[in-house]
Amino acid sequence: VESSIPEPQRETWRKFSASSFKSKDEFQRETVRHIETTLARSLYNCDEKAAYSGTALAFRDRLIIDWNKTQQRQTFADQKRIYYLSLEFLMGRALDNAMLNVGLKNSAKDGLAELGFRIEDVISQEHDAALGNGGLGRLAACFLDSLASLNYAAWGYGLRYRYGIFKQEIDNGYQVEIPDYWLDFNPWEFPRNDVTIDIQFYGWVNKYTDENGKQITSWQDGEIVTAVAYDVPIPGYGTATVNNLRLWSSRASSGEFDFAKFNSGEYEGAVADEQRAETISAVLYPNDNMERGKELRLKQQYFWCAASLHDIVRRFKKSNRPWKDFPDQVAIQLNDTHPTLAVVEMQRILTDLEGLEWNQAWDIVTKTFGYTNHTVLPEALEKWSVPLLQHLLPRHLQIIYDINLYFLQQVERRFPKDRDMLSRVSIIEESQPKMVRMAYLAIIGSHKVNGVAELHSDLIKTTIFKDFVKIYGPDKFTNVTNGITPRRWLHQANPRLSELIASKLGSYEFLKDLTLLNKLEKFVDDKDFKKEWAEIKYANKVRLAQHILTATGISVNPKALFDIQVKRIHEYKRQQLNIFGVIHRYIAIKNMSPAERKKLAPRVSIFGGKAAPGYWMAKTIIHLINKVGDVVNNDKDVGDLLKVVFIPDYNVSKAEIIIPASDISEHISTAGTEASGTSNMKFVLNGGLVIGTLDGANIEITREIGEQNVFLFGNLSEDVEDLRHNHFYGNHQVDPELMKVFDMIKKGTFGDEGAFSSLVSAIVEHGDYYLVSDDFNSYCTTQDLIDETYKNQDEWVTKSITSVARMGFFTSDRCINEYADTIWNIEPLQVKEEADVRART
Ligand code: Z16
Repeated sequence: VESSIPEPQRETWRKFSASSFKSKDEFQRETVRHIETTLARSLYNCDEKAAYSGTALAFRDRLIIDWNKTQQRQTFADQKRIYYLSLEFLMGRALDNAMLNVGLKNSAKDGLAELGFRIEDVISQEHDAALGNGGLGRLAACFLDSLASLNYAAWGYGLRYRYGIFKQEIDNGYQVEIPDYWLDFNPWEFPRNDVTIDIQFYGWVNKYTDENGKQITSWQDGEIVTAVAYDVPIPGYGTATVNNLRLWSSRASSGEFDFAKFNSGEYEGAVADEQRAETISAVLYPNDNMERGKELRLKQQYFWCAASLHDIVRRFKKSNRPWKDFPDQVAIQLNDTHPTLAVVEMQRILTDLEGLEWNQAWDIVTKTFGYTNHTVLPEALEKWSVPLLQHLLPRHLQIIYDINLYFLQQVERRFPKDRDMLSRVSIIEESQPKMVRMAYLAIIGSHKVNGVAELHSDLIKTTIFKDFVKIYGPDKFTNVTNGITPRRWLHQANPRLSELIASKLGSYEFLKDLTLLNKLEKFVDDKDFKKEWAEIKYANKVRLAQHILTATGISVNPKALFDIQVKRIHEYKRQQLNIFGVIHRYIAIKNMSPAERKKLAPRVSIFGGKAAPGYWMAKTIIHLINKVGDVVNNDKDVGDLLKVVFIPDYNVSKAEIIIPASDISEHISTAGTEASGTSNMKFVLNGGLVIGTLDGANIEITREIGEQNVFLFGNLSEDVEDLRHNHFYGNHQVDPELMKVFDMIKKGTFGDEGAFSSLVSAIVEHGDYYLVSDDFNSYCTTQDLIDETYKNQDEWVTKSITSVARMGFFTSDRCINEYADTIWNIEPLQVKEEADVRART
């Protein structure tokens, strides 16, 4: 259907085409107009929430104008696009980011002040968009920011969960989960009720020959659910590019909604069908680094993959190109194995629906897809049971078997002597029931596989995927070290530091080219500069102390050393090592003379992070942290020397307050377990030092900023296997200092010792899989070194400045450019209006 306006009428359109506000006055006019019309409020009943809503509506209008232009420009240019498929996008708040990216935060600040509001209060009204668990979801959000800022034609595809990651409350030391309903007012999404795709489940496969003698494979009689598109504009920083994040929402298909039932009075049944359909996009699964194999999760995955692929194919078909051109127009990146069914769906579209030969189709598929692995933890590697797939997606299971057959035939020809190889690399695990190994399917269906930090990319090649390196050669496997967006994680979270840096470097250009930070090193001996640097850190600590007081009632001294570990709670991340270290310190303080206590640097141990609701050990760790806090914080002998704080409901917007306030942050996973980590980068970029193991991106951070600026400890990844073996077969002794910590727990100092016995026995009796005891001494000694170093504030600030100056590598802009060059083969699309936007920033 031709829906574009004919040339003679276009003049009128152009005359009245919506235009963007560019000044304080225009911003005020738009905001007041929205408050008075869209929101039906007035100056007599405008609270902070209404001020936020009006401001957000003004900015979203602004974004959508550039969004439209960007989409037109990209369609017209007709270049290759990148589609980033991710089940999680942990976006956080949008308003502050939108203001900064379009360069109008100062206008909005002044404008709001004149209307009677402080911009910080307005910004903090916004509910986080929390459609993710942790690192993987936040990485996707940073990537969208970089893709837009670098002018790549890129779309994100995800699910529009009605409930994001749960809100965490702490009740008597225990985590309590509260549903996160976030959609009551969301000005940042545009429902596209006309962009829908019907998705099929269940049914059966009919193979027959039609009247022309053609072989037909048809998947039929399934249940249909409709996918509806919701578009979220993604503004780049200092550019007119506004890309699209398309999130799918599920609803009953109009064909499916049973009107007969409805009319005959069985409306309950009809409504139940409708609710069943809506269940698919209802809730984000709250597991980080853990797959539970639930049918609804598989439904989510297929629903989202199928909708996204049909959307992509529909767009490609408009260009009337031959199918063989598909990989020149489309790159699709699989964020972990969650979207692997997209590979199968693409093969199904090309063969069953479009009639291509198997080999021709498969060639297109493998040239199109790339796969990013984010973990080596066995419990996080996805497997789906064959009976479940047979039931839910019968045609896809057949295609998976065919992919496997052709693949294994090829392997057999290449390695005729290695009989074992076939069962090792088979997509199907011959267990009871049989399981589909999604990572193997993703590797076989992609032209590139990447890990997310050097060590991790080496590990996947030598351990979990080593057979595939033999089969495909090493070039299929590559590394793209993760990065973070400096716009949100420096400029937005730490405006004063960003401003100080800009004043030294002469502009904010470093936010677009983070390597420019290296010019800061010239100023490490500049007294005034150092003083201001330290003052900003102190102010950020005051801000955090204020938050801690309101959130927990605990009062902390901002002059103390702030030691922070915020991330999902997981045994491999070893928050238990941290809290055992805190108890060790508590014991030491109790044993000190008053004179010795005077010499100790006061410290605040700050924790934050969510435990998956079904992860008992992680919940026990949270409980222990809170109970230790109760005791330590109220012990008169201790006073300011040690405080222990658990900040509830760690999320993106809280991270923006917490991260700039660290003196030390902890990245202490068992070597070889944390694929990359990204908060390590955020902390260092904000002038905090780190204590860490030689794991994930800690290694590259150390290489960049210098060993003298990092507090490293613990065993190396290459020794972990032997150590674990020794725990069972050698004469394993738990560290004696750690035993004293356990004694204190067992004595009931922190309440009922039975509550924490599983944490102790995991180490004493069950093999200490995460090497807590092996690393304990090294950890505590390194913490003592931190105390010593902190006493010399001048040296500390030198380390801080030097580290920030050397962090240029860890921008997600570098990371995205690497993906673009080495995996996607795409170029940015230059934007003329860019200069105009830049002039304002
Ligand atoms: C996740 O957040 C990560 C890996 C994974 O398999 C699943 C989830 Cl939900 C994390 C890694 O644990 C972390 O090391 C890494 O920095 C992050 O993904 C982004 O790559």
